[in-house]
Amino acid sequence: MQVNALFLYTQRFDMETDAIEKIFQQKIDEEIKIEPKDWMPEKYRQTLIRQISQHAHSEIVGMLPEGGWIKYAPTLKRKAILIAKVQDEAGHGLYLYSAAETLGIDYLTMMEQLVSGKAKYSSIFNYPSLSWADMGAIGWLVDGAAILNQVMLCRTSYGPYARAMVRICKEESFHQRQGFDILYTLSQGTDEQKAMCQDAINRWWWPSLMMFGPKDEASTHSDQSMNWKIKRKSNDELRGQFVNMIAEQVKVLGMTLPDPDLKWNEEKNSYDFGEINWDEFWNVVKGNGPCNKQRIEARRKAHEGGTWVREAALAYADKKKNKSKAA
Ligand code: BYC
Repeated sequence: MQVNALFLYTQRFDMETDAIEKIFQQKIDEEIKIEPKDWMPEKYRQTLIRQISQHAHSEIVGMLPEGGWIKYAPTLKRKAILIAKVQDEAGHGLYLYSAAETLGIDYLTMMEQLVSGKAKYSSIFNYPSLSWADMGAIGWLVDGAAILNQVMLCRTSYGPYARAMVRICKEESFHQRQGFDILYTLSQGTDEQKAMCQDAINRWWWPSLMMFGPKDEASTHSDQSMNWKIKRKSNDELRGQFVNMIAEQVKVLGMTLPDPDLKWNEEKNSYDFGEINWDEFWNVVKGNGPCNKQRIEARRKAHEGGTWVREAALAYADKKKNKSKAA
């Protein structure tokens, strides 16, 4: 009898969940944004926490390859621009951590996942920046790849993520232009400066293509994320769009992309390009890239060094609360 009651209850519960899920999907299909207090499937919530926190980590780890070059910037103007850019990235991290917090995870948990090596961040930031030209290549190629992906995310189905992306995209387009400007200046310079420019493009090109993630057939999350309109374009679609854009812009620099198979395909109305080294990609994602250990160690140090700031802020907030209670 008890078992029957439980069975009926579970069946009714399943039917209700099915009905709620249908309403949820209908909202997505009708382009109604999902907001923090709305009902959502647990898997949708978890997928967003994963993606938004990885995105936030990418922004703050992404400050490292450029941060080290601030003191070597060739002019005061370049230095001021680079400081502003790195500061923007910290800001992007904060908007994104805040968006993730609306899904029920807190900042400290996300940070612990990053410094323990459990959480992922974009593979691109595990490559070293070896010359000033890398500041240009990062801005032009890395921010350029990021923008294509992020413009799509301005229309993602989760409200707080979509709204954070609108502001981020405005800042990213400035980042990309300043990167192109650095490379353009070098491309008009001495033979040595031209060689520096070409060398940076050669080293950052393939890792930039990897930023879009694995090929569509190897992408584990894409189908579900596209159904939920978290993602609106596939990894390969965005990658192809990026190649089409950069293959034209590189001509303005008078430089080349390091891909002998890059060729305009009239029929497809887009560029064909060579095979990405997927072994290298997965190796970097798994923590074995040239700078993975160094990046995590820098973030761990920054997190530990900031303990007293967090404690002081909490003590101050407590003091203020007690004061207003007493009043
Ligand atoms: N690196 O099923 P898939 C910036 C993982 S920073 C590492 O296709 P999804 C900037 C993926 O997580 C902007 N891991 O995944 C800052 C998954 O593993 P898990 C960074 C990668 O999520 C400073 C597995 O591979 N942008 O602008 O559907 C200076 C299977 O992949 C990568 C974002 O974070 C990678 N590249 O699609 C300058 C954008 N790719 O989690 C610039 C937000 C894939 O199952 N994120 N993986 O263990 C996204 O749009 C999506 O998460 C991705 C991947 C397109 C990246």
